[in-house]
Amino acid sequence: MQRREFLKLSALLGSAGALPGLLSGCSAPPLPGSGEISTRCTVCNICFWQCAATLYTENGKPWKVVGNPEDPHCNGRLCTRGTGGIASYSDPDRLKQPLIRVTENGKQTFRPASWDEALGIIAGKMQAIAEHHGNDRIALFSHGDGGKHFQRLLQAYGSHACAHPSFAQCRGPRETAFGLTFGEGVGSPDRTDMAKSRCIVLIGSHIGENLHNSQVQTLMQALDQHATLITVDPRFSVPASKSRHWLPIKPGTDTALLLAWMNVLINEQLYDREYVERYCSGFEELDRHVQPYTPEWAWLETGLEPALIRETARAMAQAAPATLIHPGRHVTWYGDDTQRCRAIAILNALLGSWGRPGGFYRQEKVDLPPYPAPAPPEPEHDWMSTVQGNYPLVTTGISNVLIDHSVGKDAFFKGWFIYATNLTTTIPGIRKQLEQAAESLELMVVVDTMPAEITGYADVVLPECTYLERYDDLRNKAERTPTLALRSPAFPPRHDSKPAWWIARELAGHLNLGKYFPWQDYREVLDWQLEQVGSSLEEMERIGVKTFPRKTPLSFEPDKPVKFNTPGNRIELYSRHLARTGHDPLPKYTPPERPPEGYFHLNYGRAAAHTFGGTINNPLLFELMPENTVWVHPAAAAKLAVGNGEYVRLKNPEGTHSNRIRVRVTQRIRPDSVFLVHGFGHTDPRQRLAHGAGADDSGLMHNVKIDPVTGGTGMRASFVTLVREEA
Ligand SMILES: Nc1nc2c(c(=O)[nH]1)N[C@H]1C(S)=C(S)[C@@H](COP(=O)(O)OP(=O)(O)OC[C@H]3O[C@@H](n4cnc5c(=O)[nH]c(N)nc54)[C@H](O)[C@@H]3O)O[C@H]1N2
Ligand SMILES: Nc1nc2c(c(=O)[nH]1)N[C@H]1C(S)=C(S)[C@@H](COP(=O)(O)OP(=O)(O)OC[C@H]3O[C@@H](n4cnc5c(=O)[nH]c(N)nc54)[C@H](O)[C@@H]3O)O[C@H]1N2
Ligand code: SF4
Ligand SMILES: [Mo]
Repeated sequence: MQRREFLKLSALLGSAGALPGLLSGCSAPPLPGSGEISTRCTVCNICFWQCAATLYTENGKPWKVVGNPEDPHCNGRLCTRGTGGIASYSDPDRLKQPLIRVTENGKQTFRPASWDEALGIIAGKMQAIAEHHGNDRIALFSHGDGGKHFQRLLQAYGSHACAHPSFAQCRGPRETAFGLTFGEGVGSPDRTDMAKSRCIVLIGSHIGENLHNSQVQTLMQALDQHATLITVDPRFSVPASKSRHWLPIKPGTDTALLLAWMNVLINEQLYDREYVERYCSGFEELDRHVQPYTPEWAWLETGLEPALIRETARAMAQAAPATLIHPGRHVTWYGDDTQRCRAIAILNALLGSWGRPGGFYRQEKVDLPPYPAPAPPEPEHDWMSTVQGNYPLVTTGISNVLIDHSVGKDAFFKGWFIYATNLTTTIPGIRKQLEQAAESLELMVVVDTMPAEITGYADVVLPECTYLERYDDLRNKAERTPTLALRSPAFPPRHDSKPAWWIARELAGHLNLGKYFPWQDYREVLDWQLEQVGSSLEEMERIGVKTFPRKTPLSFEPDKPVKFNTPGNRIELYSRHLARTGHDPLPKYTPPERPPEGYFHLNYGRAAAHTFGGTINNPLLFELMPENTVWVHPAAAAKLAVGNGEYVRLKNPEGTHSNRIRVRVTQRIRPDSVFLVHGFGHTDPRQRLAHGAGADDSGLMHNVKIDPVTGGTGMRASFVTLVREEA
């Protein structure tokens, strides 16, 4: 028997029953808002944009959640998902109590346990790992607010390794490339000054389907002011439909286009010479480097006509410096991603948009001191150089590299904590490795709100309460206007769920590490911090959001020097760090692989109603979008003899099949690609709505391309074909 079989638990927890209140008939309710109303301030947690909101209850029951108009980060509006977020509280399929893996009659299963027992088991295994292997052998995977409590706990224990999938599966190459060029990353929220842009270029970024709230709002403001929008995308995306120019590029060839744009800007003397002379270094090398990359050369690579490449380059130059070549966000595409993101950064430098209105602004946050608590002891070894030595330019954990170092008897890591990330579908092509890691790891703890697939691999599953039932850290993001926003609970935790801060503090108690959590209730921490900046928990519970004055200007001041955090203190068009570490110091184009005969590029993205796979089972959002479809060009559909609305399965060249998925025949996609929204195709029957609905892209990714600079997982180099589902 395997040490740790994947458990779906359908039998144990009872599946297939009707969903209470959803499917059963009920009499007409009184009009909403006619009962006793009360409100609580919160911060939306349905994605990481963190819009401040007000939760309304009626007679103590959830009624609605609306944006806080005082919040400059959302301007009183929530997106579709944020509005539907309220149903995450009442989802009948939530995790309800701690679960521990046991073997009964020779079969592995989970059994419900008390918190004390579950935490005692975890603490015992952690102590055994420390004794037999060392106290630095536990890795944390985290994507969300509460992860920092586990990070503190693990650091106090001796393990500092921590990775967020928002780096190696999302914006790692972008942050690294902008850091190498300007000495600073783009950050989150992205520091784009779109409302003032006169020209915006989107390289893939499908803002409008990608629904980061204020980013959509500022794009719309720019369009209201007749800004020129240029969208480069093999698919006719929502922003493509609002663009002056749609460039339906051959997938994976964007760097060729970016180099040709630089060639035009330099050769036609359209770049911002004064800005470049004042702030940049390496222009001569760049000039020589881009000479071969003419629009005619790029035409053959990208399929985009030279006249269109020239016309769009001139439009960018005309609006500069209020021209934003958007840096994108999910940029782990073809494995040459740092190079592509560097090309985007350099293009912005040539147009003089970094540090200028309509380009990129300077971020500022509130100077909020941390609660006084003992600092965890310094680690004895540098885990990063042991595990991530091949990526000297990366200063954060690379999730897939940590996973590589967790497989096998001699692997470095012996335990995992997984907080709010469904690694099963988040890390492309991970399943085989997960099974192997599950064999060799001595401890796997998953903290989630839902029975996500990753819980099936855990030794212990810990149910966190939802964002509507807990305090979290104050929202304090570096952005245009420094603000603090408070998430406060509107309800006590349902079932036997608990907030992350409580779980981490209790576990610290079991490990004799209680002194690192010198408070009983997280309110003490929040109140102390707020007092340091002239506010209080009482005030924030009333107002939800508080704005603070900026200390620095939003843009560069023409008469003041700017010091960039790069080797030469200037914007590095030619990157010395890349040269020093053996990488191409100027952006290099790598032609992508083409699909074999009968196959298509597997393209994926977002939809307005969902955040990845975490919201599919949310009853309100499921109703809006219960399954995904696969977009297919009419010519491809005719060749494959598949019709609109028919069910098919996607198959990759290794023979892996997806769940069944409906075909959407549309001219909005190139004939060489198919597209589906990521997050569907759940396999765990405990998510009763989501189970089996639509198809999952990540399980089909057979050709993951690792970015040599950041270790990021390029996810767009896989191919699929469509197999008809026989009736
Ligand atoms: N509703 C909703 N919004 C979200 C999220 C969500 O889950 N739901 N997630 C958020 C997160 S974490 C992120 S990182 C962002 C991601 O959102 P973005 O950063 O916008 O992601 P991209 O990968 O740039 O965008 C996908 C687009 O790239 C296009 N594309 C595919 N291949 C190529 C190519 O070779 N070249 C070019 N130029 N385009 C290509 C696709 O057709 C698609 O339109 O979205 C955020 N917003
Ligand atoms: N194939 C493929 N892979 C991708 C992407 C893609 O488009 N396609 N996108 C990539 C990108 S851009 C990103 S940022 C990552 C995102 O990757 P993840 O953040 O791993 O995304 P999800 O799959 O939504 O997993 C989130 C998990 O958190 C749980 N959760 C939600 N709220 C809470 C909470 O309050 N507390 C706790 N403890 N748990 C909670 C959910 O139930 C869910 O299991 O995925 C990356 N991977
Ligand atoms: S963008 Fe939408 S889902 Fe994300 S925090 Fe804001 S309202 Fe919530
Ligand atoms: Mo992301």
